[in-house]
Formats: sequence, structure tokens, C-alpha cells
Amino acid sequence: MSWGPGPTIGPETRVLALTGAGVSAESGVPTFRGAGGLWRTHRAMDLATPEAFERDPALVWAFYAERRVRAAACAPNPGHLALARLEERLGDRFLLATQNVDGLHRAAGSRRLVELHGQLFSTRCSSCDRPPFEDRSAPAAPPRCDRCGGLLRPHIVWFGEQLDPDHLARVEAFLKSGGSQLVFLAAGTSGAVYPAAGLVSVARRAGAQTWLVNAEPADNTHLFEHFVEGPSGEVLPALFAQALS
Ligand code: BV8
Ligand code: ZN
Repeated sequence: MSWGPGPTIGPETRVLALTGAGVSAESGVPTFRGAGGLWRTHRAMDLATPEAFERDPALVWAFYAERRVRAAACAPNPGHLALARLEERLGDRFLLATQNVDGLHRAAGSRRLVELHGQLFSTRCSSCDRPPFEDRSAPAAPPRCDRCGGLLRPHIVWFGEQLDPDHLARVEAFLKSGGSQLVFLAAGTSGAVYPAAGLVSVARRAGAQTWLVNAEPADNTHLFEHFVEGPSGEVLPALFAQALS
């Protein structure tokens, strides 16, 4: 399949990219709602909550330990790499907001990156304010904090938990400074989870051109001016081929 020209990337163009689990699908990381999605098998909507952790920390840790093992075996795909190269090309005129926690954007070289829903390979204490730390372990039982003895937890934003206000402020400030030179591109996301799914509306109000790249129509496809249906690992390099040439 060939996809038409993507957004025109001129000397003033600013791009905000928002990615979801679909961007990591071609790397082998399961999505949540698509075919084979995690939410289908693991009732993950129930597991990714503070209540579930309170009720059964061992079950929640088993869910995240399994995801760490799977994600650790995955590598960035051409979709991640295209976004990292676009950042190289645009510098501070580019920002990547991801809902993904798998670390593949960072592994691909992205640095102007806001991880809206946390990091799978980071752990923090649920009781004291020790800073989150990198943790690639897959604990068999819920680990304890060596400072206060409290339960450690994955550094993930669960359903019902607030996103880091600094993250949202950084994304919204970038969108509001964009004006007509702003391109908002969402890729690999079903547009089901807020506040991430609401960012396209912030972009439209700021005057942005809006693009969705997704394997199938998303819940909020109607909010996008352009919808390119296809696998992000093939579409993203094609859409930005001219800008990256
Ligand atoms: C909050 C970490 C406020 C966990 C995640 C009713 C209305 C509106 C909102 C709500 C509501 N009820 C509850 C809420 C709030 C809730 C929410 O939005 N719920 C939804 C389900 C309705 N949101 C929250 O709770 C957020 N916090 O709102 O706090 C608040 C206010 C007051 C007091 C307290 C709090 C927190 C949301 C964050 C939750 N954590 N992740 C974990 O990962 O384990 S969300 C989880 O879903 C992942 O982060 C994931 O990224 C995210 C979204 O899913 P997608 O990334 O879009 O992935 P999905 O599988 O859905 O879609 C993939 C798409 O890719 C598919 O369309 C597929 O077709 C496509 N695809 C597949 N392969 C490819 C592809 N596309 C391209 N190429 C391919 N190869
Ligand atoms: Zn502690």
C-alpha cells in the first residue's frame, strides 16, 4: 500500500505526536483493546487500578512482572525510529507524548518525550516519597521498600489516578504555542482513555492540523481532519519520508 503525502513539514512547523499501544504492536508488545489485547485476557482494566493493588498486590505485581518480561524482549520498530528521527530534524519544534509505558520510544532515541502513563521499568514506594527508580526485575512477590517497609509499586498511572500535572502542562503549553504551524499527530491509539484522548481537542482549539495514523478507526477518529489507516511501523516512515530525506 502507498500512503499519500503526509503533513507538510516547513521551517516553522511544530509537531506534537501522541502515541498509544498500537505503535508498539509491531515490536511484539500486546495492545489493550485490539485483537489479542491485554484488557481482553487479563481484565487489565481491573488490575491497573489502586483498588486492585490494595486488594491483591501479588496479582497486580504478577501482571506487571509478566509485562516487563515480554517488553524487555521487544525492540523499537520503524515507527518508533521515524518519530525519533523527526525529533532530531525538528529539535524543540517537536514533542512526543506517549501513553505507552514500554520504554521503546526512549530505546529508539526519543528524548523530547513525555510518558503520560508512567514507566513499566520504574518502581516507586506506595508509602514513602522516595523517588521512583529504574527497576527491570520481575518480582515473584510484592517487593518492600528498604527505607520504610512499605509496598513498592510499578511507577505507572493507574485508572482513577491523576496524570503528572507537569506532564500535561508541558504538552498543553506546546500545543497552545503552535497555532497554524502546529501538526497534531496521534498514532496507534484507540482514543478511549482520557485525558490523553482529549488532547486532539486542545490541538484543534489551538488551530492545529490533525492527523490520526491507526490500524482501524478509533473512538475519536471524527475529531481528526486526516485519518491514515495502516500499521504505524510502515505509515509513519512513509508520511515523514520527505521531511526525513
Ligand atoms: C484520570 C497504565 C482523573 C496502565 C493506563 C468516563 C469518561 C471519561 C473518562 C473517564 C470515564 N471513566 C473514567 C474515566 C477516566 C479514565 C478513563 O479515561 N477511562 C476510560 C477507559 C473511559 N482515565 C483515568 O482514570 C486517567 N486518570 O482521569 O484521573 C482524576 C480526576 C479526579 C480524581 C482522580 C483522577 C488515568 C488514565 C491512565 C490509565 N493507565 N495505562 C498500564 O499500562 O498497565 S491507560 C492504558 O490505555 C495504556 O496506557 C494505553 O496506552 C491506554 C490507551 O490505550 P491505547 O494506547 O489507545 O491502546 P489500545 O490498545 O486501546 O489501542 C491501540 C490502538 O492501536 C487500536 O486502535 C488498534 O487498532 C491500533 N493498532 C494496533 N496495531 C497497530 C495499531 N495502529 C497502528 N499500527 C499498528 N501496528
Ligand atoms: Zn518507602
